[in-house]
Amino acid sequence: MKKTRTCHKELCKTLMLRMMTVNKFEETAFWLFGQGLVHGTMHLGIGEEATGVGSTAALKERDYVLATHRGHGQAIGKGVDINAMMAEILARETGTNHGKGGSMHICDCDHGILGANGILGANGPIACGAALTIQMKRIPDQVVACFFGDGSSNEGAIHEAMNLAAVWNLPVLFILVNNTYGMSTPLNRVVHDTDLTKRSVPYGMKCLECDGNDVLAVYQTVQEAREYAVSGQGPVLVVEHTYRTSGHSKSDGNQYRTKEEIQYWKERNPIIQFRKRLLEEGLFSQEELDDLQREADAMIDLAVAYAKAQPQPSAVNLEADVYAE
Ligand SMILES: Cc1ncc(C[n+]2csc(CCOP(=O)(O)OP(=O)(O)O)c2C)c(N)n1
Ligand SMILES: [Mg+2]
Repeated sequence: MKKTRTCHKELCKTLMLRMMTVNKFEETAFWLFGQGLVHGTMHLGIGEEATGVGSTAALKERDYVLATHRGHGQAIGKGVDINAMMAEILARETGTNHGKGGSMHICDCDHGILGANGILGANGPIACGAALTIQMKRIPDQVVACFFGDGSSNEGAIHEAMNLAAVWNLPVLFILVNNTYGMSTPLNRVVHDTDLTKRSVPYGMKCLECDGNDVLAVYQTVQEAREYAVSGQGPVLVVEHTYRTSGHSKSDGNQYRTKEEIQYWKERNPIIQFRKRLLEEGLFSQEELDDLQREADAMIDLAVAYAKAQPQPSAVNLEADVYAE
């Protein structure tokens, strides 16, 4: 894996603030869930903040994203309004999906989020459809990023999508967030060869990989993948290696891994690592970083206050937004 270049202060600030915001959003959603204020389940990506934030920062505003069930970071990174996201988590009328989707279905076409998906791998064919539109309309400089996990990399739909994208030369970035677990099952129990970069080989697809806990590495790798795809050379598989220190979902008892393993990764948390790097390189002072944390905390506090004040969905709108009109 390549060494990263140091970036401009402004970009580092954006990446750091977004990671802190995603983290605070998820810690707060966890707390709200504990208060009984969130319906359904929820998948948090604590420890994986660099993947969603770094990847989406390398995209342009006009690019599309197909997110996963663990997609808060992907959505916030792409610019979805945090107030509307929090309102969606709390099932309010003014949420991104008018309170009908919840955490797993955040959708915001204005910001290129064509939807998060609770069905593993189902976003692959949708990504191909969006990329085919780009290709047929000859839209320059636009790509589709399709996120999926290591577990989902075994789904037939993902392989059909990768094959189709390769054979039709579609501008899709298949972003594989490898946290080495599918629910409670470690990767090495479901695949014989755990080198997921090889998933690109049968499709003759370019593949790049990076340390998914290093936000600059993620950013620079996806940037390289994007340049390749928009130059008309076809799709790219990007494998980002990371770890979720939070449980799989709200019903996770963490029985399948040791406290020591979780602790090892907590110490490699992407926010802590980036903070250390920025201080070591003298790009930021402790005080500046603390200010960024305060800014993220305040944004999320405001989002919670906003969401709680919003109306519940009305039964009158029950059937609205179900079918295209
Ligand atoms: C088609 C399908 N099969 C099974 C599930 C149940 N399920 C939800 S998340 C998950 C694990 C997914 O693992 P991975 O793709 O690695 O993503 P991660 O949860 O690690 O982010 C499973 C099996 C599902 N949602 N969809
Ligand atoms: Mg996984």
